Amino acid sequence: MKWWAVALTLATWAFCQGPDAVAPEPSLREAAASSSMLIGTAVRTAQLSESAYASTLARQFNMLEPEDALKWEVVHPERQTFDFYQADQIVEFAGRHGMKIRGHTLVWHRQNPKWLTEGKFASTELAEILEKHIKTVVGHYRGKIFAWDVVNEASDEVHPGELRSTIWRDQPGIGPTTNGYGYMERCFRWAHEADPQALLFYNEGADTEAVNAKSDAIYAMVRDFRQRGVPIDGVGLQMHVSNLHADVKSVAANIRRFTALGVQIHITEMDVSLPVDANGNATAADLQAEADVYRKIAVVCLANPGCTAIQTWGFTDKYSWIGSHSKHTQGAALLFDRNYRAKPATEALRNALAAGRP
Ligand code: 9MR
Repeated sequence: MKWWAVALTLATWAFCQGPDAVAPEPSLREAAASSSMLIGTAVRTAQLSESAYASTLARQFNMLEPEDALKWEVVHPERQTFDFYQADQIVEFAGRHGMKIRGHTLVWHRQNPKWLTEGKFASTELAEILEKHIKTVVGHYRGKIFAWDVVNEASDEVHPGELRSTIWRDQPGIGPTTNGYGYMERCFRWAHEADPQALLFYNEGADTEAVNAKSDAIYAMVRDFRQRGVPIDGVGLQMHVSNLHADVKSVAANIRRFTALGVQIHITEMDVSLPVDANGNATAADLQAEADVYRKIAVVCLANPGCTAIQTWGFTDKYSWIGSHSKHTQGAALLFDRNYRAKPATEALRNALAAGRP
């Protein structure tokens, strides 16, 4: 567009708004530009055709991640069939709107198809299946998906510091498991072969965002991988916050110790669930407290140059895993309400992003 056409468009817009018109608030992605922070969200393919969903997504975020579309049950529904239909739509959307794409996830114990979980494969065959999966999926998006959650939630939830028992690890497992972590090492190496430029992450939630016995074990794994040249570039801290409780100081210390190993931190799945009434509404006080949690986590991330992305697990309260998960007693966990109106949390996050890195 020529400069005079831009000027004319702006003048017409200002005239139509009337004398008291104020410029629209900058978007999150505009606020994040000065710090080069990636501000992302998980995305559901089916909702891309909803115009308010698509326009809010494109305007506010500079990164996205398919919420479910890259999980095995969607992308690898039969042993010999890969189905990229859903994820390709999200990747195409991101391309059109100048957004980076995180891939989620290559190895997990959930959302796996029955042919896989009930296939009774021997270790060697399972290793072949997993290697082919990783190389096919990462290869399909080579050069498009800049960062992958290679392994998701491998920690045992009950016994801190131990690994979860899964088909990948020991049922029957995919092979040598030095310290139990060998299976993950193989996955990172396969993903790296498929796309040497992609950043490879280990992603974890369930309290590992702070310093504790669970995150100690992940820290030891990452340190070992880095020392031995296993290609790991980052750790994803999910940040599903409930009861408005986030031990921010401890999260900051955890980010410090990981980034000191030379890996990046991405906040990958942030949401702050609140008690809601039968209509799904939270109290005004809770919405303010929620905003403060978003602000504090953003400030902690911005304070560390190795913390390079903040991503929320969805962006509108209309679509969030929290509702069905909590039998609709919790909700209102995201940045925009069910009508795509910015909540206090959006403003808090935007102000933190606009303030930039210290
Ligand atoms: O938000 C996802 C939801 O649509 C799925 O039904 C659910 C299945 O387990 O997974 C949700 O996403 C999870 C993510 O992949 C890994 N971390 C926890 C997320 C919330 O459960």
